[in-house]
Amino acid sequence: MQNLEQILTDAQREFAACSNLVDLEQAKARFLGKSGALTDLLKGLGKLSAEERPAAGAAINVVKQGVEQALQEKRDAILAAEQAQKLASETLDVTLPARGKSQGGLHPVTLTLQRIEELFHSIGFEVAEGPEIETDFYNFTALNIPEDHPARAMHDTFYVDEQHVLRTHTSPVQVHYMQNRQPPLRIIAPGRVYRVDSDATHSPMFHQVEGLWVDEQVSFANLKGVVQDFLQRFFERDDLEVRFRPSFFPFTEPSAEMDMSWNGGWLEIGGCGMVHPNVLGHVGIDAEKYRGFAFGLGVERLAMLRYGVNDLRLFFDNDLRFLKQFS
Ligand code: 2NM
Repeated sequence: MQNLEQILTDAQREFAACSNLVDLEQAKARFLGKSGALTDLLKGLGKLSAEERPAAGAAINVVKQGVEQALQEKRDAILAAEQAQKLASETLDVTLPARGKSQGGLHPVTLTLQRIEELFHSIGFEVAEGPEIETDFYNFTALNIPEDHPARAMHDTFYVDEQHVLRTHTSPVQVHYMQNRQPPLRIIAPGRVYRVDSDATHSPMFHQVEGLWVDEQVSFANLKGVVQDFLQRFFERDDLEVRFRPSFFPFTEPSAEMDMSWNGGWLEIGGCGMVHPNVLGHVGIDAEKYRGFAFGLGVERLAMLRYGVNDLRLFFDNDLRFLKQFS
C-alpha cells in the first residue's frame, strides 16, 4: 500500500513520456491492464482483513482515478497535438499569388476565317452557314450535277448513306439560302468540307469560303473586281494582280480558275463563274431576270500564304509549338 503514491507518479511520468496513442496504450496496460500494477493491488484486497479492506480499497481507487485522469489528459493532449499538426500541414496561404494563367489562342484557320468574314462583311456580304452532312440533292443535283454526271467524280465523296454525303463544298449552303429568298443576295459561305483525299497537300477535311452575288445586273466584271479587291486587302498588297483562266464547273457558265501574282509568278487560288441558269431554276430564281456570280477559295491555302506555313498538315497536327505562334 505504501507503493500507491509511487504508482501514481510512475504512471504520470510514463504517460508524459508517450508521444503517440500506441505507446500510451502500452503504458496504460502496465498500470490498468490485466496484470497491471493497480490491478494486482486490487486483486490483493482479498487477502486483507475485513477491517482493513474498505480503507485500502478506497485508497487504491483514488490512485486509480488519478491514473485514469492522467491517462485521459495525455490522450487529449496527443489528439490535440495530432490535430494541430494536421491543420498546420494542410494550411493554405490564400494570399499567395495565383499560378500563372496561360492564355490560349485561336487556330490560324479560325483567324483566317475571321479575317475573310470581316473583309466581305465590309462590302455588304452576309455570312451563311449550313449542315456538314447534306443530301445528294443539295450537294449535287441542285448544282446541276445529275445522278450519272461525270462531274460527280470530280470530288471524291464521303457517303454517309445512299442519300447523304459529307458536303464536298459549301455550295449547298448557298442553295439553301437562295431557296428561301429572292435577290438581291450577297453572301459568303465559309466552313468545313470533305473529300476523299489525303497526302502532303490534301486533307480529307479542309475549309472553303464560297461567295455568291445574285442581282439583276451582276456581271463577270463585278466578280473580277470583288475577288481582286478581296485578295489585295487580305494580303495587304495593292499591287496584287488576279488572272482568270477559262475552266469548267457544272454549276457555273462561263467558269474560270483564278490565279494571283505571287513572288514573280502565278499561284492558283480558286474557281469561279456565273451561276448556271439551271442552278437558279432549281432554287426558284428567275434566270431570265437575275444573274449571279459565285467563287470558291481554299481557306488553308490562304492561311499558308498569309502566315508563311509550308506544310498543310501543320494545321491539323495540333502541335502546340506550331499553334502558340499565332496567339
Ligand atoms: C466554286 C467555283 C465556281 C459556286 C457556285 C455556287 C452556287 F451555289 F451558287 F451555285 N456556289 N459556289 C462555285 C462556283 C464554287 O468553287 C471552286
